[in-house]
Amino acid sequence: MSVSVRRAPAPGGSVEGRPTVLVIAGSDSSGGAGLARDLRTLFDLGARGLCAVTAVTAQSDRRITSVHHVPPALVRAQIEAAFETRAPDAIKIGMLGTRATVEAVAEALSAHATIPIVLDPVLAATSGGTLLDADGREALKITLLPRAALVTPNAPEAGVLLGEAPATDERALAAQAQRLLARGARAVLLKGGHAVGDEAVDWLALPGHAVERLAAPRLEAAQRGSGCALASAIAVQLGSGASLVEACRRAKAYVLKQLRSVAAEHVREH
Ligand code: PXL
Repeated sequence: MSVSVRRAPAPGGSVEGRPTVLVIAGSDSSGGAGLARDLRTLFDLGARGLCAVTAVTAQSDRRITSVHHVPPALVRAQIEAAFETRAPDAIKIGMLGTRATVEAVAEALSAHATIPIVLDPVLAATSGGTLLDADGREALKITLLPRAALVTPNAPEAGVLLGEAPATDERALAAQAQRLLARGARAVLLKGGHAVGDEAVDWLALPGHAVERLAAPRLEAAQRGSGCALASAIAVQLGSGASLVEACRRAKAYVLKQLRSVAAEHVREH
């Protein structure tokens, strides 16, 4: 499957068919996830990047040791400055940290209602630390969830957003994806990477369509940051004019390629 960026008539601020994507996310000192991973994904896929940092986290693969939340006014100023630089064709939102930041981001984006947003509802690190507090989770559901073109929770995140236990099998995942639509999301890609089985199955729910099953072989290679890369890759594809289904398929192919190259490195090293 091709993962190249489709050339499209230059919408928004894109130049020569290269989409511009604004990433709103936290930094992860281990480099695996967050902003560094997002920008790398944009670079890999040939997109231009703009960014707004929401938080600085100190963390290893095992734990988060410290988090500094960037003042919401500064997050907002970064978003406004990004727009002054170049109008993005798509926006990816990752870690937000607090309710005040969720609200600042929603306000800053309220004047740009036509730009597609991919919302990765980052709630907790793989190691367990909190990346969005309880008030922030409520605010996210009210402000950004209905605004995003696509929300990309993993199974634990979907459980939290719905106030239900996380789904553990395919049917329950598909049903939760549809329930998130009923809660106001415009489209949902529920990632089944945390479930068990030989395949990593994601479910794409769009209003008025049957849920679509997107399967890929499950690789045990480093999973950290895969969600960040996937959401950023989807934003690149949407920014270059792909449909939601096509954007998700191409983004999954990109992440699979990344995981395969990490798995090959492991084999070489051990
Ligand atoms: O993978 C989700 C994620 C996103 N953003 C930041 C993170 C993490 C996970 O640790 O640290 C900053």
